[in-house]
Amino acid sequence: MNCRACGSGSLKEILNFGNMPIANGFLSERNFDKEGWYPLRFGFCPLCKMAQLISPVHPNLLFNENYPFLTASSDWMVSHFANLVDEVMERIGQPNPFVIEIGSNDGSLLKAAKGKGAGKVLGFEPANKIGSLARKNGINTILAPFEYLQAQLMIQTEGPAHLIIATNTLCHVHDLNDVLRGVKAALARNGLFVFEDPYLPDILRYTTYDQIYDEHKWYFSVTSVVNMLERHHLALIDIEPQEVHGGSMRYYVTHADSPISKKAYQAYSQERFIDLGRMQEFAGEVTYEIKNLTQTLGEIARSGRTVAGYAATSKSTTILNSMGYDAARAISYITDTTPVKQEKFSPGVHIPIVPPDALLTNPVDYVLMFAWNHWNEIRKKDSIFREKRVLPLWHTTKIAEKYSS
Ligand code: DWN
Ligand code: ZN
Repeated sequence: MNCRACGSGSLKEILNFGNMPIANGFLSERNFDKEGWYPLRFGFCPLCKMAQLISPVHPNLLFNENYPFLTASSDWMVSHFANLVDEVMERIGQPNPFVIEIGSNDGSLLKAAKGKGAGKVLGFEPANKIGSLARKNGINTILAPFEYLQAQLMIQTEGPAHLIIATNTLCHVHDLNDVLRGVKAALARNGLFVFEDPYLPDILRYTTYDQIYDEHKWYFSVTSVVNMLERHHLALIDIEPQEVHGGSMRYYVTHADSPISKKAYQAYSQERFIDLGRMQEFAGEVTYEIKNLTQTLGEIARSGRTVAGYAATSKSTTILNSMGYDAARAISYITDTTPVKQEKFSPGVHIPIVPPDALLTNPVDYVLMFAWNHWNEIRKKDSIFREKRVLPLWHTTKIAEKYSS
């Protein structure tokens, strides 16, 4: 099989989840029989070390007018973006820079950049409804994906960008090489390209297999990023590990052959353990965790106790549809704060999504924590957990250990 990053014929299948519904395809009852199912296969290229989806579904099926995710749904993420903007604007030291964001969502980050003195901002957002929301909030947004062609057109009218930012976006793009060609074309001579995405070594460390779903085409490490940038005559100059999304890495990239920082070099050297053997070990751990969760939910249901899901995340679609159907159906409902998800049903197993106050009006014994990446924020703000009125259940042993302190 061909690696979609380096083009070699070395790509190996690591995990096959079978057919899955669209991860963010929350649906009404009348659409149950129209739901589509698509193969979800996770692969690894031992040559360029890029972990990736094999034959991903077409992006039009994913990022359309129904796409329900809003950056502003988490206070923690909003403050994370504000900190990122502070840090990178200081790093480039350019007065009134032109800032581009790839995958600008509701415009939260570019709004912060404007507040910090950006001379001009421009977002690229293919999900129409969300991009229009950003426009309404005064953020200049092109309602299309950032592609090489778009980048070439854009620099003719707007000029090159001093700063290009992509947070948790490159892992979503279908044609990674095309986007990097666009970055190369749109970045000013002394410009900085900063991107951050979930970090493969953290996915391996915590067995967070629920990060694997149709939208996440790429699972980066410092090594695969260095290899990918080299092919586009771009250079990784620094990195900064991040807590978000269960462990992410921020990468700092320039045109020139600037020297790599000591920190980035160390991370690169420490990643030698990522090979086919380690990826196959991960596959074994995932299979174990799926079985374990299926059993736990089965036992809870048999004993007459009740479970709800907390947050209808995209990740929950992988968890719910990879375990046994009966075990998944042991979950009475899933709470979520996003209005467009409420009164719909979860993809595939069709569990009702309800507003969070259901946990008070229709109490349960356990909640399966699907937004574990927001757990530190949730456990402080939600009285259900503060007062220990309900026990969180975890989908992997290692996530349980990480958050049980
Ligand atoms: O990578 C992606 C991330 C950033 O967002 C996308 N592919 C799609 C989406 O993934 P996700 O759905 O797994 O994201 P989150 O940020 O883990 O989930 C947020 C969901 O949780 C939203 O639906 C809102 C909900 N939520 C909630 O109900 N109560 C979130 C918080 C913080 C809460 O307290
Ligand atoms: Zn490759």
